[in-house]
Amino acid sequence: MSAPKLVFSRRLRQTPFEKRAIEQGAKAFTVYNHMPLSSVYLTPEEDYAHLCEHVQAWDVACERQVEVVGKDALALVELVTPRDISKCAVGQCFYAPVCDENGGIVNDPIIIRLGEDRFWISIADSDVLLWMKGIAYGRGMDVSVFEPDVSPLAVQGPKSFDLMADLVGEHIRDIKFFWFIETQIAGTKVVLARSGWSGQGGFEIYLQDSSKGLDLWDAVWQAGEKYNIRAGCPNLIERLETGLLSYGSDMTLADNPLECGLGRFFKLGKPAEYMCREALDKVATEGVKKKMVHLKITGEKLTGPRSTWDVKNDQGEVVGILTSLAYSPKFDSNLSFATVDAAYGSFGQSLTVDIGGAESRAAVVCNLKWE
Ligand code: THG
Repeated sequence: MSAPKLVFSRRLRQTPFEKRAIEQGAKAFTVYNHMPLSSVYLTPEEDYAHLCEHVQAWDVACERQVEVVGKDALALVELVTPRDISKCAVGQCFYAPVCDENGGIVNDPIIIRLGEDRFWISIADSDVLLWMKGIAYGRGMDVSVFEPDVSPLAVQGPKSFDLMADLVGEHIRDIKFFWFIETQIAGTKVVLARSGWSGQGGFEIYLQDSSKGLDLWDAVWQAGEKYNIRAGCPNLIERLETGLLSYGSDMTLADNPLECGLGRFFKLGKPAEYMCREALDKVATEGVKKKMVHLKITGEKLTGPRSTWDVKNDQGEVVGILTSLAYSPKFDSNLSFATVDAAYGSFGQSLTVDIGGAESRAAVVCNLKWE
């Protein structure tokens, strides 16, 4: 039986780079913010090895932007996140969860401050535009909220610095992690940020004119040829090693940021008004009931589940679920993220994982470095 195909209908929005992604051999796609996102080129293992050694161009246009601009822009952005956005300078990016009034995670975007009263919210896979428009309208805020014609192209991997220096200039080496500059590439204006969804280092180029997508891709490609550039995409193995959570897989509206370990990105109690203040204060006072953990699973190489797998204690009671899994060549082990009852969330805790209900494997809770 051949694998089911994904139909590229008009309802599945086109990215400005997808033609090149397909030409370069994208073998499979997923859907993210109603847009295609490639998920494998050669094999996950080969894509991973290349990413860790060379440089890749990723079509991540599906990381859509929600632009918030106007007198109440800062107030609106503050309202939807517990992170103190007043501390985000113009030119800086903040990773910040967007939460509802119960503290549930609506999304985990990067917030980009383009001006005192102008932001891009670079979203994960959920309809933040509608959430933000609803809040702005309901509160009668003096702000406009819309999706601009902006598409990120990520350049990731250790050789991305040499590539971008050749393409844009040596000054790009001075861009600090999670800061950006505004410049031009291939005759089109871009925001160039030092960020990206891998731990291998790199940049994200925010294209601001879809009609220039292939020109931008080709300029990056030309500069990358001497660095052995390939097309790539967010890689499951690499993101588990690095500890990057994926909204919709590892966390949803049913989880709050304190449970997911995102508490390290903000301090509760910022001066500005925010909708999840009481809910998260309560969680902080009472303590979390469940906890997302890094769980190392012993034994032969495993491939991750679509549905979740049960995590059990040594009495065989279900105490959590496994949400993402990949075998890591670097750690020579199966790495996973799991959400477990808080009582079982300490480093060194032994647990077992039900592999598709067929087999039980020993597992241990690790720290963020997988130790
Ligand atoms: N780039 C852009 N938009 C995005 C993503 C991206 N939108 C969707 C999704 N990815 C948002 N989620 C994340 C999650 C983690 C990080 C970035 C975006 C990340 N985290 C680092 C970490 O956890 O170590 C550093 C965070 C920090 O120090 O602030 O990079 O990738 N444009």
